[in-house]
Amino acid sequence: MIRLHHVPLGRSFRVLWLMEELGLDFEVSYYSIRDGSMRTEAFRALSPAGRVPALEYGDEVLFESGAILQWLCEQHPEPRLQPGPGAADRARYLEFIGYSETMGCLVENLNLNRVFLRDPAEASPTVIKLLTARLRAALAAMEARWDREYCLASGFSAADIMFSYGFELARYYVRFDEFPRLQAYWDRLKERPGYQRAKARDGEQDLYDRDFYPLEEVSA
Ligand SMILES: N[C@@H](CCC(=O)N[C@@H](CS)C(=O)NCC(=O)O)C(=O)O
Repeated sequence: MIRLHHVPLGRSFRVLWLMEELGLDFEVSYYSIRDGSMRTEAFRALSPAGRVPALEYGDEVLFESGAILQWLCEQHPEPRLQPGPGAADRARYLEFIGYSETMGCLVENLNLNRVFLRDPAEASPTVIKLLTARLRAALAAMEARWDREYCLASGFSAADIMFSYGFELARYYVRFDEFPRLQAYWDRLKERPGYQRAKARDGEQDLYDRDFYPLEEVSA
């Protein structure tokens, strides 16, 4: 039995997408960050910090999206979506797994300031500006060195799932026309049948109530 504990558009989408690429048979339990459904004893027993993803996989229960992706690729070595120890792309692979959460943390803090605070007056304009600048810099660094089709020279891998998921959220705060190579890469990924099957199971997101949150509207 495989069961993914998932928030629509949450980091658990990475696991959903990978499992579709791997062709696994799995169930999905849906939660919302807004409605208290993640603040139960039952959920904390699966994910101690009360976060998604959590994955029940037979007798194993795992949390942390990067760890789950790596572990699933070990359980399912075909199709080859992860370079193993000693492989030529291994160092780049591990970098992308980590870098994806550098971006993830920036977006998470922007979310806290811009969409989750009940009283918007409590948000810090200075912190929002810094976070947005850091997020743009994190994307610009990748845009500048993007000379290939996928994260790894050897082709599509779980690193693409881990990394490009960040674009799904970053796009609410940063305009991707600044990053044409990343945009083209992302567009290609979205054509994958595995991505489209995952999107069909993602569910309705309730994090954002509009398409873009311009920095210009944040007062000094
Ligand atoms: N580093 C963790 C972060 C997990 C995480 O923070 N997930 C968010 C959703 S994207 C969450 O569950 N947030 C719950 C909350 O903020 O209360 C991972 O990659 O799995």
